[in-house]
Amino acid sequence: MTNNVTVLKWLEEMKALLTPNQVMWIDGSQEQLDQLRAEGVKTGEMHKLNEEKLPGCYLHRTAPNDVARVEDRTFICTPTKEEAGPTNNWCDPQEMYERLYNIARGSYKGRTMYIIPYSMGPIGSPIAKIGIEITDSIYVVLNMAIMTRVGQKVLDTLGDSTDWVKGLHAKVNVDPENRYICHFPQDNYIISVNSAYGGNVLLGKKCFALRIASYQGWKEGWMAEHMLILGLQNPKGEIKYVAAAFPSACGKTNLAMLIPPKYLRDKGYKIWTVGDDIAWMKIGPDGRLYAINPENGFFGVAPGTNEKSNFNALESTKKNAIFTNVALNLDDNTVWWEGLNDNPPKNALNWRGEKWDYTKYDKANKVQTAGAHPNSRFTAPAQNCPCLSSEFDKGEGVPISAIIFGGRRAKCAPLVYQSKDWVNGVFIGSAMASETTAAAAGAVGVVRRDPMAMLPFCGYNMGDYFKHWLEMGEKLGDKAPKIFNVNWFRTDDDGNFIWPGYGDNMRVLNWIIDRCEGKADATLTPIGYVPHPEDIDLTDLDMSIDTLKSILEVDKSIWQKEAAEIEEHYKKFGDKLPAQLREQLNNLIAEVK
Ligand code: GTP
Ligand code: SPV
Ligand code: MN
Repeated sequence: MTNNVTVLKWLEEMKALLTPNQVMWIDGSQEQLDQLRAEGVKTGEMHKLNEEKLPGCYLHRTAPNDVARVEDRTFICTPTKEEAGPTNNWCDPQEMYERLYNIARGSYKGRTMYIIPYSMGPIGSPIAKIGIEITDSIYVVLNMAIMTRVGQKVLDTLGDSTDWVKGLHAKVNVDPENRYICHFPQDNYIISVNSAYGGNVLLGKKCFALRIASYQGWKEGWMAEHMLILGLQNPKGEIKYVAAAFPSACGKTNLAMLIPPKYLRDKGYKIWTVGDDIAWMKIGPDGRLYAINPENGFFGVAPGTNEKSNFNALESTKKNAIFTNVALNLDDNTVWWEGLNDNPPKNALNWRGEKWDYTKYDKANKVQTAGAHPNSRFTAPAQNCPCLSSEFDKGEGVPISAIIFGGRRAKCAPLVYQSKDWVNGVFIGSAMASETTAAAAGAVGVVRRDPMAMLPFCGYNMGDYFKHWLEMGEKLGDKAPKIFNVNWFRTDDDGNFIWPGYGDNMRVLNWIIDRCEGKADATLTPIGYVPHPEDIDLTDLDMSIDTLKSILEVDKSIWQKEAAEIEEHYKKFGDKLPAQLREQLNNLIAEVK
């Protein structure tokens, strides 16, 4: 498959370490993938679903203790602790290599070593990069074949270059006590042991495209971000591109595939999806910021996805998809999850594969009682998406007009506001907070600071990461995208969401684009520019202007508390905190007094 000596040398080392029974190169051909699907069905790793209703689709269940990313077992292994910074777990690289090799040693015995050459980004794109993942899991191979571009063409493009990322995945015993997801940014190396779940093992995704790539971007002058990319088409047919960073399970896939309300569709508004989770952004020849989606599929949250909330995502899952940890309807051999529809299957298995009684469902205890795990997922080919952008495969990327930050904040942040300038936008991103979700193991619903939605994904010192953002702004100058913040999740006193969200978020996107084009006015508040309520179009919506005003409000007393919390959050970074951000915080404190 390749004569690249750096690749061949590493593979020889890995074979000697892991001692597989056999080795299989993934060439990307349909015949080979079909053979692996059949093999997966035979071993029970994959369950073939109803071929009429869900052609080419499979269900997979992970171990019940292995259902989400594990942030406390994720490490950045740099020569010094300071390089990993205060927000990452750190371990000395030599010590960690030794520990991981001891865990992985001999663990492929009796198994096949699959070698997956993959490209993050369209093969040959000037922004794309190449990785090679070895794994003993068919589930990983089949997912990587959807989520990335795999096969011979990748190796042909790599040639004898040394610019590629090594990824070793070993399931071992899926032992949570010895589970490690480790990154060695200086060595372009990722090692993941004792897991077989999504973001822990599809090493092209969070491990490479965010943790390793953020480090590469810092060194090479570009950005790897936890952002969706969408194109907003107006009635004149013009398309403006927007990138948005929300923490895990906070609405990126939904916003990326949004269907505008009917009155806007009728006028000719339309959203095109470029990406739903990750953006790699580089300054283009014209000085603007260009973004590609390094992925080739969607690894989306299943619960809550339905025809109304996200029609395009649901459509994307109807063929050649893999479902992880959803419920199985035994009557017709299809899948189900909470929020798909109001007809839970009567004869079904839950995400653990046990007989499931839907009448026992208890919202307060979803993990135990739900049919599908709250972090159950679908893996769907991007090409299935009805609103996939025609620019999806374009290597040069799309020019970004606006960057949006956002998260789940029940009370504090208004529906939308615009930063005063780039530096103030970096401040807003650096101070971002959100209530935690089921996408990572641990407590759900706790407010935590999650700068740029990158807290679990930044592969180096976050103080340096903030500085890199500021420097990118300096390079972009007046061509820099405008920066906004949104919050779909303000709640009333009964805990209900006030803003309808989903397709209606289009109303907010339109204001954002109007601001970029200088068409809408705004009110300057201590936190930035807030819309005039009448500029958010409420046509056909059952919402009063007073309710809208309530979610656009900037309450000084809440923001005083917020500023104090940001101060506490900033302390972690010590003298790595850029002075410009400290100055921004001082301004905020003074203005909300
Ligand atoms: P990751 O794949 O983990 O990075 O998640 P994501 O950011 O892509 O989140 P996703 O779009 O899958 O949404 C996660 C959850 O948020 C789902 O349960 C959605 O139903 C819900 N959600 C998405 N958009 C909205 C919205 O506008 N309003 C409300 N109330 N909920 C939303
Ligand atoms: C996230 O948690 O942000 C995801 C899912 O997109 S995973 O790939 O598991 O990280
Ligand atoms: Mn994500």
